[in-house]
Amino acid sequence: MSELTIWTLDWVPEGPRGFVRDLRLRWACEEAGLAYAVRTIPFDGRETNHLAQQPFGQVPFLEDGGLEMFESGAGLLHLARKSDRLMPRDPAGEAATVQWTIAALNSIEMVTVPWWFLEISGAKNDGLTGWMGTRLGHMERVLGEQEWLAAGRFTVADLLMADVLRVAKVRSFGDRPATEAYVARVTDRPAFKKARADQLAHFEAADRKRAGPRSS
Ligand SMILES: N[C@@H](CCC(=O)N[C@@H](CS)C(=O)NCC(=O)O)C(=O)O
Repeated sequence: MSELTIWTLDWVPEGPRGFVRDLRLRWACEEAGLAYAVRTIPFDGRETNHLAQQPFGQVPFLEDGGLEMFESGAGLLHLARKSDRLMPRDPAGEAATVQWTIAALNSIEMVTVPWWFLEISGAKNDGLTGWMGTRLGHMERVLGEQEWLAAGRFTVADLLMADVLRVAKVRSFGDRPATEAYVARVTDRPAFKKARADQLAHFEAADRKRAGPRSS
């Protein structure tokens, strides 16, 4: 039996499907060839029904034997320590991978998520647009100069950066050909496709379960 368990929600509405962050952990396990199980907590009551595992009432969280951890980025770095397919073992390669993993979260996603939220909320003047342009402009320059973020090859940093950048609204922000090519290249990986397909199947099965026996 697998020691690794990825916890996610038992169901979500259509909108976030294919983007729920358990996908990051599924994808990393697929890249690394690590066996894992997926278990769920109920969508209804999620604000408070698993605070002991995730203090913000969110998913994912990861179980590895007796160890539990929340935050997708922390889970990814944990998995990366298990496989050099996700993070090289040499000090320079490891440092670069950690650095870009944190950058994906703390320099890019910290802008893209609040910007996206204001956009879908219909804010008339999204005050974060200038900041988005600056940050995504810097990423465009970096990705125009190098194929991968760290160590000259795919690492968990690319997995995370591509996952942050592949959101449709973010993708269509400005003309950024190097970023677009990067997102397309990284999400063309079989491990991503499997993780995404598995997540979609998971929520489709939940739809059928919710609809009851008459739906089959
Ligand atoms: N910083 C957290 C963010 C987690 C997060 O935003 N989770 C979303 C799903 S992708 C969630 O649980 N949303 C449900 C909610 O907030 O009620 C991480 O990376 O793990």
